[in-house]
Amino acid sequence: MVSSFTLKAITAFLSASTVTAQLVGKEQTETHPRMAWKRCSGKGGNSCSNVNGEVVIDANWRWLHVKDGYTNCYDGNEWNTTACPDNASCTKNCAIEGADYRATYGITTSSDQLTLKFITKGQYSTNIGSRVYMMKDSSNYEMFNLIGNEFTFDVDLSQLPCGLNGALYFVSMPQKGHGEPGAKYGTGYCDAQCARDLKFVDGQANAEGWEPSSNDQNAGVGKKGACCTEMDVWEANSISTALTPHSCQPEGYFVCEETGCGGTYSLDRYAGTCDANGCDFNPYRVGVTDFYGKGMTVDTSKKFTVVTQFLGSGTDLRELKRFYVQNGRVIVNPEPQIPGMTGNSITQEWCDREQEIFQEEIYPFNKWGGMASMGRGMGLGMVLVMSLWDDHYANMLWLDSSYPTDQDPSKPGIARGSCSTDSGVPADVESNHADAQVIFSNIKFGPIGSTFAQPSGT
Ligand SMILES: *[C@@H]1O[C@H](CO)[C@@H](O)[C@H](O)[C@H]1NC(C)=O
Ligand SMILES: CC(=O)N[C@H]1CO[C@H](CO)[C@@H](O)[C@@H]1O
Repeated sequence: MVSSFTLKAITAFLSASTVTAQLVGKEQTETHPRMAWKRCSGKGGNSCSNVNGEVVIDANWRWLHVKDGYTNCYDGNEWNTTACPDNASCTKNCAIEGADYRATYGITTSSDQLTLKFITKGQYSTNIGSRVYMMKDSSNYEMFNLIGNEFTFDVDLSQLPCGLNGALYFVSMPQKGHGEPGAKYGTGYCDAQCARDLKFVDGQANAEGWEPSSNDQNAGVGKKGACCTEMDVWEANSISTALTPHSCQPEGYFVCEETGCGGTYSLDRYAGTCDANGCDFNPYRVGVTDFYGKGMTVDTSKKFTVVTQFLGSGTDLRELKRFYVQNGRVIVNPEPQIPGMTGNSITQEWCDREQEIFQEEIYPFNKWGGMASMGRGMGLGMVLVMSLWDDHYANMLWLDSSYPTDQDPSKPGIARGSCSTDSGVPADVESNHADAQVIFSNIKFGPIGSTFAQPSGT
C-alpha cells in the first residue's frame, strides 16, 4: 500500500504536468453581476434566507485575442491560423477577456432577478443569446444537490416567440471549471449533447480541425466535445415547455472525440454515450394542448412560478414532479391525454411508457442508464445554467412545433407545440425578434415542501 505522503506527491506531480492554463487578457476586468437567491427550510416557503450569489458568462462568448495585442484569435466562426496553427500554440498565444455584461452581452441583474436579452448591438460586435452559471463565490460554481430537494423560480417569457428557448437547467460541470482562469471566466461547460462548439475543451484550444458552421456566423464544431449528465428543468418559450432528464455514461465530465461524441454536433446523433434526446414531459406533446401558452391555464403572457421536485434519497432519483403557481393559485402538472399514457410526473416507468407509445426506435435515455444514471449525475452536485438561445440545427421545432417534420403530426409524440414547421429559422428570429428576452427571478431551493405551499394530496 502506498503511504499517504507518496500519494500526495504523485498527485502533485500529475497535476503539475497536466494543468493547462488559458491566459487572461487585461482589457476588461471581470466583474460578475450579483444575483441573490433563497435557501429554504421548514414548510411552505416562509422560512427562507438570502444567499448572495453571482453569475458568470460562459467562456465561449468572450473575446479571445493574441496575448500582446488586439488581433482576434477567433473571429466570427474561424480561428486565426497564424496565432493558432495548432491547439497547443493557440492556448499559449491567446488571451481570454473579461466581460462587459450589460453593454456587450445584454445581461443584467437586479436583486434576485436576471434578464437575458436576445440580440445586443455592442460597440464592436453583435451578440446573440447567452449562457450564464450561478456562482458561490468569484471562483467556484454553486453546486446543487437536487435529490430530496425542490427548486423554484419565477419566469417571464412573454417576449419569447417560436424558435427561442429561455432555459434553466443543471449539468455535472466541475465546480472550478478548468485550469486557469477556471470558473471565474465561465470555463468547463459540458452537457448531454457532448458540446463540440466549445473553443476550449479541458483547458486546451479546440482549434485543430475546427469546422465553421454553414448557418451560424459565430459558431463552429471542433474535434473534441465535453459530455456530462444534464437535467433540463426548464426549456421553454411562450408556446411550449419541456422538463427533461438526460442520462450519460459515465455521468461526470468527460471529453469525447469527433463522431464518437454523438449528439447535435456530430453526424451520428447516437454514436456517443450520452442521451441526446431525453425523457421529456411536454404537456402539448402528451396531448394537453390548452394547458400552457398565452391565455391558457399557465398563462405565458404573464410571469409565473415554476416548482420542480426531485424525489428520492442518496443518489436514487425516483420521481420528477412539476407544479406552477400563478396569481396565488397552485396549478398541478396535467395528466397526459394520449391513450395508454398515465401520470403527470417523470418516473422510470413513465419514460418506459413514453418510449413504447411514441414508438421511439432509439431511446438513448434508457440505453445510457435512465433515471438511475440521472440520479448518479445529481449525486455529483450540479451547476445551475440559465441561457437564451436559438437553434441552428433544428429551429427549435423539437420543442414548439411538429418534429420530425416529415411525419404525421397526428401520430403520438410528433406534435410538441403550435408553432409552424417553418418557424424558428435563426436568421428570421434574429432579425424579427431582436428584442426578445427572458427574465428569471426569485430562485428558492430547499427540502421538498420548503419553497412553496403544496396543496395536500398533490
Ligand atoms: C492573425 O494573427 C496575426 C498575429 O498572430 C496577425 O498578424 C494577423 O493579422 C491575423 N490575421 C487576421 C486575419 O486577423
Ligand atoms: C482539446 C483539443 O482539441 N485537443 C486536440 C489538439 O490537437 C490534436 C491534434 O490534432 C488533437 O488530437 C486534440 O484532440
